[in-house]
Amino acid sequence: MKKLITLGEFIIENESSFPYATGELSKLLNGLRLAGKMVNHEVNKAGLVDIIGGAGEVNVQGESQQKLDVFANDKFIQAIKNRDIACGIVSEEVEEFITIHGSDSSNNGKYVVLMDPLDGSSNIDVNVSVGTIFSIFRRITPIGTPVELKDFLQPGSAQVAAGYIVYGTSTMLVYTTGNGVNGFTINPALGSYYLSHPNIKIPESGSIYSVNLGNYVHFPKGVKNYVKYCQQEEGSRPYSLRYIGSMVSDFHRNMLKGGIYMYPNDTKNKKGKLRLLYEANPIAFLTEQANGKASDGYNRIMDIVPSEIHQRIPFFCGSTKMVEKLESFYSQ
Ligand code: AHM
Ligand code: MG
Repeated sequence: MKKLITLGEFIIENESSFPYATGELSKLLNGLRLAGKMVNHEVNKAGLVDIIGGAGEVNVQGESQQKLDVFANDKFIQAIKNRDIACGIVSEEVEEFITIHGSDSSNNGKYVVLMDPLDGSSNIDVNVSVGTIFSIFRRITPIGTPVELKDFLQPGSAQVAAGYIVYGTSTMLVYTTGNGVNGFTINPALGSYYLSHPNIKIPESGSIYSVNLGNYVHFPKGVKNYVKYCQQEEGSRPYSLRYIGSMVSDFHRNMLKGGIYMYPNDTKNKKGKLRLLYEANPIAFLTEQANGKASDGYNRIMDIVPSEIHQRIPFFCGSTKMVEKLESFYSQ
């Protein structure tokens, strides 16, 4: 039998490979790991208890919020605050950034965390996988001073860690600290995450494309032409279309099998739908760490300097050759 490595052991063993290792990032990751377990437990019960459905609130993007979004948001915020390591949080569910005051009411945390606590949440009440996405930066402002907007508006290339939890047929936490991508699966009997997918690499090319084709008529010309290319019969094409509607799940599958995920801008969503800071950036970091490519159609996602915390961006990521092909159609 293979030696089992838990996520907790893995985080500690790999701490020294992290350039600024002081153990604090490990503690923060441990907080996220714990909140992930709590959300997993709740998501698993979604069909059983009366927790699904709208919570009667509307989030900052004007979308109706469901109870599990609120639950996940609260649990992750609490888990991050409890560790006394981060000085601020941006969440998809909260309009302004959150300042964290430590136990002595200081603002001494070294890191900021940006997250989408429950991505794809419209899938919950139909028992389809959802996920949590997180991105971690070192703050720019001096420790001890109040956290500022500029601490959150850093380009993705400055991320020190990023990851997601996919609440699927199995629940997995997949993360990177800039040293490759590793995936851990929860053993539900023991409640622990075990290393199940070490050193994940995205195949250089693939045969899956993931996009909401219902929006086809609204797509830019370059995307329409790339979709036609995917559908043509030649070589390994036509490619299979797979679209779950939860980016974490679509990305997770494509990362393991090879493929491209696309959420373009269109005539309805002129800037795209996905959020740069807590959806595109962390997935782009994971993509690159797994040898893939993430782009807005023209530019590397992680080079984009954000101007607002809930900024939207067209997003294409996955197998390098497929994303390059998409970009070549874009530039025509
Ligand atoms: P959300 O953060 O409101 O859940 O939106 C993000 C989700 C992605 O996970 C998913 O890929 C996409 O929105 C689906 O959108 P659409 O239904 O427009 O295809
Ligand atoms: Mg989301």
